[in-house]
Formats: sequence, structure tokens, C-alpha cells
Amino acid sequence: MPWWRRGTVYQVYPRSFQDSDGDGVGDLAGIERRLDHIAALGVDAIWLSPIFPSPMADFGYDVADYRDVDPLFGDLAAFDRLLAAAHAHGLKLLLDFVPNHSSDRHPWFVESRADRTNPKRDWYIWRDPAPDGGPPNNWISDFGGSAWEYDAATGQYYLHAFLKQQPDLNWRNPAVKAAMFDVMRFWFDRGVDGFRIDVLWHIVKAEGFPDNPPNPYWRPGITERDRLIQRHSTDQPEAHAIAAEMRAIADGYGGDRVLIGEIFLPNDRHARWYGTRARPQVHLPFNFQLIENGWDAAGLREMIAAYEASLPPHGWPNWVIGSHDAPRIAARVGEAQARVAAMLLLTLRGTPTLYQGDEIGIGQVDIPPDRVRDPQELRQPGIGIGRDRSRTPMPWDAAPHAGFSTAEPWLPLNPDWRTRNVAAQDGDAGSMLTLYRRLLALRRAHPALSVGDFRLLDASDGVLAFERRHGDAVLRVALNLTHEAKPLPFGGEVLLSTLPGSAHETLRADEGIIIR
Ligand code: TEU
Repeated sequence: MPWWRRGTVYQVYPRSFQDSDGDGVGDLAGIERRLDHIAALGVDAIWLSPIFPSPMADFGYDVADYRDVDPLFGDLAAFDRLLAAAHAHGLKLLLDFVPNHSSDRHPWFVESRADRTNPKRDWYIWRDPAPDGGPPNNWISDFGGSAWEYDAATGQYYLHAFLKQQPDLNWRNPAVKAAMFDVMRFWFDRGVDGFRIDVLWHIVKAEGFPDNPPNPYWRPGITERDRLIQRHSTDQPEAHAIAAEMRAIADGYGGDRVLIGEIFLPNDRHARWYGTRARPQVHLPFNFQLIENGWDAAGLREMIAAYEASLPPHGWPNWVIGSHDAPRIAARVGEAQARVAAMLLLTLRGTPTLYQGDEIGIGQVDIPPDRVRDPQELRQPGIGIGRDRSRTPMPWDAAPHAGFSTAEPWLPLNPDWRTRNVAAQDGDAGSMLTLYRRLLALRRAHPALSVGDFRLLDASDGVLAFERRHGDAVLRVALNLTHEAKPLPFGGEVLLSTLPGSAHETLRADEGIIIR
């Protein structure tokens, strides 16, 4: 049983975890200092959002050198220390691999844009203007506006699925592929345990660059990207072939290295990213449905059943309720239900990923207009997609700047940081942190919860119930997604409730329980 099947992943957003050098931005030495917190939580692995040299147009998702560490975060020696320390804590370490695009400051792109005959020209995606001088097709950047940027010096457009500072690499060029595969080996050789692969489904585009079809469901007020269906710009067969090659590289390091692919697709096409048993692709195509779906028992039940049914026999599920791109779970479902969501995340079948700060229930943080940093928000103000609000610094204690830094942090803290912080919740039996620790401990103690079979159970309206079974061990979970008491669907010994104490015969309002 590989670790990533029974294990759990904790996402660290390095800018906002712990600052060690007083510049208001988190760094690797800071993360190292806080490993005790992560280990005590009871997770198995850390996924670090990008730490590579970057102009930070998209906060590290614009990589200027795939084989180094940005000075803001430290250097390779600091990385090696962090990796060794993580391993000493029994924690795996995954990096964020950003293969679809580099920074426009990456030396490859600097060369590529120098002139049309440069040997690196074809490392990126350059096309002549349309006959009217406009962009080569109708593709839209994920962050709004055309996905093409005109380069006057060479008279062509280059493609950027995200910011114009993030030109898309040309994965149809074997030299690009070879260079990027070497990047994976570089980090695997250093000892990293795997990668979360950024927008893996984007890396190859349809030959001929046909226009994307309009999305009939789009309405003004929805992000501009969604005006079109990304049919020709994503999920190409050649990208699956590359994922299989990436997997072969990972497997070449022994069976323990893991690849998590960031992929947004409906179930049937999502499941194809597992590949076949004979030619596997990623271990875990990231499943965002708990973030995308509404919070009601019937809808979740249907979604979970459909997802489970879509998995190939060799495909292992995974779940996530928060990330640096999504609104905080505590804000999406409310504080009381965030406890129920934690129980759901940690009792479903599949590898859970936790996002830093959710373990203490941080909410969406209002960012004053003059402090907004997220390029997605700055390009499409007013749509409410600002990601800064879920990227605020970790509040560790009640010291100045919440123990995150000795300086003013790069983003404001959560307004309730003086009371909502790790130290305050540490010894508090009723805190979110204690609940997360108990859930993770229970998951470790009961293989039924991590690797057991999964079966949905009948329950009254508003209650989501299921069973986990491993050999003779049977655990049942009942989650009350409403604010009223409900009948308990089954009896037994209560191993854990999201609420203090226990009520017999009823499931209290906003209560989740695990029963043996
Ligand atoms: O996000 C991919 C992605 O599809 C985003 O557009 C996401 O849907 C959006 O941010 C939600 O509001 C990944 C990274 O996670 C994100 O932080 C990067 O900005 C993006 O890729 C580009 O590298």
C-alpha cells in the first residue's frame, strides 16, 4: 500500500506560512521552523506551492528558473535542509511543477522572443496575426482578455493561457519535453517525493489552433474565461501521452513518488488522467468537486456516487475542500458546517488534501483595495474571484503580526487573528485545530477510514451517511448538513463528534459523527 493512498497531504502556500527573515513574506527556513505544527497535525505529506525564482507576476506560478529557489524563499541549501527536516519529521515533500508556462523572464523565453530564427523560437507558441492583424484565434486567457499577446519586434503573437507574463511552452517540441523531464529528474534526484502538476490538462493545444466554441451557459458577471468552452486549448490526447511519460519518470524512482495532476474536467474525461493499468498517467488527478459543489446532502451524495463510479479499477480517489485559488471553506459553508466539512474530507474514501489555515478555520479576509495583489482580481475586479482573501498569512499566536513575521506581512492577517491562531487553539478541546488533529489521528488508527471500502447509506433529508469497511472493522459516518437536529441513522459507539459531548438518539444541528 503506497503511502499516498492511506496518507493525507497538507498544502503550504510559502509566502504566507512563516517568515524567518523579517521581510513580511514567508520562506523555507520559516516552514522548517513550523514542521512541528504540521507533524503534530497528523498529516503525511506537504505540498509546497512554487518556490522557484520568479518575478512573482502570479506569485511563483511564473517560473524563471525551474532548478533553483527564489531568494525571497531561500536557496537550494535551505531547500535541502527543509527536505531533510521534513523527512526527519516523517513527512513527505511534494513540489509544485509548473510545466504549461514559464515566466516571460525565463532565459528560454527571452531567447525565444529575440528573433524568429532563434533556436528557442519554437520552445513557445508563436503564430502570425489573423488577416485583420488581430490574434490568431478567439482563445481567452484564464485571467481574462485574449490568450495571445502581440510582439511588435518580431510581428507575431505568443500564446499565454494565463497572464502575458506566463507564455505557454510548446510541449510538441521534443527539446522542451526533454528539458522539462530533466527538471523533474533534478528534483527527484534531490529527494523530493513527488509533484503537484499545475494545469496539466493545458499543456498541449489542438493542432491548427481552431477557435473554441462559445459556452451557452455564460452570462455577464461570470469570469471571462468561461465565455468559451476550452475544447481545443485543453485535454488533448498528446497531453495524456506526456502524463504517461511523466509517470514513467516518477516510477523510475521507485513506487513511492507521487504525481498529482491539476485537472478540471467532467468525471468521464477526468478519470482518463489515471491512464490504464499498463500505462498509468498521474496517481491522483486532483478532484475539486467538494469545492465546486454546493453544500447540501442530496447534491453531495449524488456527486460522490458519480465520482466513485467514474473511477477506473486502478484509480484511487482524492478530495480537497480548500486551496490558494478557492474561497475558504469556513466562508463557503459557515463556521459550524466547516467542522462537518473537515469530517467529510477526512472520512471519504481517497487521499485528502488540506489547505493551510483551514485547520484553524480562517475565513475569507477582506483585503483593502490598495492591498490587493492577486493578478486575477486586478484584471477582473468586481467578479469576486480575489484569491488574496484565502492567501493571508498563518496566524501562529497573539504576538505582533501573529508570530508570522517581525514586519508587516505582505497581505493583511485575518481580522480575528488575536483569538483565532494556532497557539490559542492548541490546548482548546473545542477548537477546530483539535478536531482536525482528532480526525487525522482516527484516520491513522483505523485503516477502514483511509483504505476501507465505501458505501453510501440511507439517511433523512439533509444528512449524508456512509460506511467504511476494512476486514471486520466497520465505521459509519453521519453528517448533518443542516442547522436542525435530525434522527441518528444508526447506533453504536461514538468515536468522534464534531461537537462537544454526545447526544444519544439524535444527530444535533451541524453535527457530524463517526460511529463504530
Ligand atoms: O490554477 C489553475 C486554474 O485553472 C486557475 O485559473 C483557477 O481556476 C483559478 O485561479 C480559480 O480562481 C493554477 C494555480 O493553482 C493558480 O494559482 C495559477 O494562477 C494558475 O494555475 C496558473 O499557473
